[in-house]
Amino acid sequence: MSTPPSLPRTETKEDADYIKICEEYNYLIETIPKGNGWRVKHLYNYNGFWLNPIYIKANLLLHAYFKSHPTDIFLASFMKSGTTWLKALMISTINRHRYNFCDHHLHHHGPQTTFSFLESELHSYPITDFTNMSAPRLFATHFPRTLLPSSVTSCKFIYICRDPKDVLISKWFFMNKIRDKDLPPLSFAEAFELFCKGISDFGPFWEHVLSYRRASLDAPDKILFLKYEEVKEQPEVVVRKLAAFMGEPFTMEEDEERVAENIVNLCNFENLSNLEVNKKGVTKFGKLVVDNREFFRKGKIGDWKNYLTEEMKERIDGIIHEKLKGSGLTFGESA
Ligand code: PAP
Repeated sequence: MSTPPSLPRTETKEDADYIKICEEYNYLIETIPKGNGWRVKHLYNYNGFWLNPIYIKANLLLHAYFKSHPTDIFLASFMKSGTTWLKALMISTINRHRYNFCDHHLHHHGPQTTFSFLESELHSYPITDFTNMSAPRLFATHFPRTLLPSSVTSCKFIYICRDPKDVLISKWFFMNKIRDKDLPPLSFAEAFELFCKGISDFGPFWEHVLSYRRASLDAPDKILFLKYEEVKEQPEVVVRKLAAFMGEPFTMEEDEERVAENIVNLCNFENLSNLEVNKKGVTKFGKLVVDNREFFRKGKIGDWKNYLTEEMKERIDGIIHEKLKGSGLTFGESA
């Protein structure tokens, strides 16, 4: 497998195709509904999901240019659901024969840099060429399942979700850190209202979760559906699931060497957040540069209790209960 270096860009299509996509994008931005944004001024409702405009363009490019391969492995998530942690767990599980735990790749590279993030790779011409990445290619995405090209049904997906109340708090802190400098800070009251209305990057939250939930019920061998809370509770069990799902379960020798336990310890919040690379390093997402430390805030379950009133909690729980009814999926105390 390969970690994503600066990927080459290839001119496989005529410029005219790209120009057409830009025209379509400009038309969409002028015509589709918009709402207040969290990082940028506006989010746009594209096929039922609220997206930062640059990701609408990325989605058009994805459909036009991206060729999936059956060996591809995707990590999909709603923002702030545990992506950084899962990236670390997946990369160290899949590369357990390649790196040793004393001097590991993750000691020097922020977990966010270890996957190709589709949304920020696809933004301009020439289009990023993923063909030279060695198998399995690892991609991360926040796009809901229904916004991905149908060809990805042959690929494996790991989906991580989290109690939406913790997602809201985590996201509010994070977005204010990276919010456009010419915008005033986003108040918590506004963030709460937006989240409840579903106006949240890649949201509504519940539609995102349901898009992968339905797909995982249709093809459980292709989508491993995880919750942040279960990773917290039983990290080693999850690492074993990851290894088996990605095609290489742990052997008896590896069990004797406590490899799964080493992976869990390497990737735990305390360890990762105290590494120099995660205290001082940065990760680039297209033009956006984010301090790695912003991906490590508290790493706890239930921090929402410090911010939500009882009334706010009841409102979110009520919305989620109603929207997820019949899906078999629950969050929070009732999970
Ligand atoms: P992203 O959507 O920007 O990629 P993502 O990694 O999904 O962010 O979520 C960040 C959350 O995961 C943060 O939660 P918090 O704000 O409630 O603290 C972050 O602290 C948490 N996190 C990051 N790494 C770990 C880890 N190793 N273990 C547990 N939680 C973690």
